[in-house]
Amino acid sequence: MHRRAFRAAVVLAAVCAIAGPPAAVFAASSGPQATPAAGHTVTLKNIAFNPRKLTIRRGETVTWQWRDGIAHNVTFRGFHSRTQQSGSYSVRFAKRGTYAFHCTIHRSMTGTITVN
Ligand SMILES: [Cu+2]
Repeated sequence: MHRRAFRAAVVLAAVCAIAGPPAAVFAASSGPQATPAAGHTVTLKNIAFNPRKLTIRRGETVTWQWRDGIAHNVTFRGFHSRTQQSGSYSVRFAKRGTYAFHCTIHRSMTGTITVN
């Protein structure tokens, strides 16, 4: 990602903290208190998302789990987790589509959720 695009992503992250999640998302929770929902799990470890690409069905929930001991975030276009070192973040995807995400701190951390 170019430096300019990276800055734009940081600004977007700040903006969506105010705007909140889009209609595509039913429920999002964040932080150590969040209960991991039954469904799909993406682990944040070794400065990577694992798996990087995940295909789910409409209405299913994906939970990201922090296992790296360093700060990361999960940032989509329009909604995102907090930057945190542990805990989890869950999103229920109510609409079909391809949802790219990344960590704004580590440019190599990218992934995609495909909702069928
Ligand atoms: Cu990161």
